[in-house]
Amino acid sequence: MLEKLTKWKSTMSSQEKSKDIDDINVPKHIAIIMDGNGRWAKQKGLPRIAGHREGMKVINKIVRKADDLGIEILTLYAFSTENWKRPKTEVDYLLKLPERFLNKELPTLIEKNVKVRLMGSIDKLPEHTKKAVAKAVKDTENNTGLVLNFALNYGSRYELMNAVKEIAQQVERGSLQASEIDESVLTEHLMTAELRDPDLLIRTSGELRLSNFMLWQVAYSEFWFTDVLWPDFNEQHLVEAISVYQKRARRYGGV
Ligand code: V07
Repeated sequence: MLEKLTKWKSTMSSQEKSKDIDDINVPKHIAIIMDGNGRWAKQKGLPRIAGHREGMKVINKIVRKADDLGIEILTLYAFSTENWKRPKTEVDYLLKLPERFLNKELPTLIEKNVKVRLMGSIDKLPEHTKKAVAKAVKDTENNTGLVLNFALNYGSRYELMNAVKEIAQQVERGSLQASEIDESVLTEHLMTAELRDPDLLIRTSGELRLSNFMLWQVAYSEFWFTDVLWPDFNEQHLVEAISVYQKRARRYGGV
């Protein structure tokens, strides 16, 4: 059976290659750490911000492909709580990207029935950034297609600490008993409360770390790492990641 599949694959054109994933076991939630933008720019002798701009262009392609493949949720790590430590000029530039992206892409996202949502400490972002993302969330709130979840000013330890704090406050108030705290209580206090856990986590640029990203939510996720820098990431890389995911599921998923 596998041999047949391989033979059939070898006769396909590269355009048809996305057929080397089956539509049945497509990961429903993919989370991506879009790393390597600065390095991409450095390699080309360009300023780091040129890498961020190029990285932004990739999102479009990946959203379209994810949608075509029937992926339900795409989470993208756009800005971490650690990113504030970067030079002010770079931070200022990064925090203009949500507006830039949405000014250009929001109409297409609406047309494609994409629902934009965010996770992170949005209240601590500059007013102009907040305004742009709030509009995108509002304008797409009734959409029923792909959920495009941007992690913006997100850090997983902060998220967990905050969840614990909220739960402790409930116990203090007497609306919850300590003995009632279980995994589902904690899950409900995370910024992903309405989302299922990622099935597949992708990190580009060769780094083999989680870097404070969705620590609780990826407990059972498959990980796929690539040396490809985010600005060079394309649809075929996404297909490859899914293909590897499906092969692992075939190997370990059987009862
Ligand atoms: C950012 C481009 C992609 C590579 C990674 C870092 C730079 C899109 C957004 C965005 C965020 C929220 C939203 C719509 C778009 C973004 C930042 C950086 C901070 F609602 N790309 N992108 N935000 N980069």
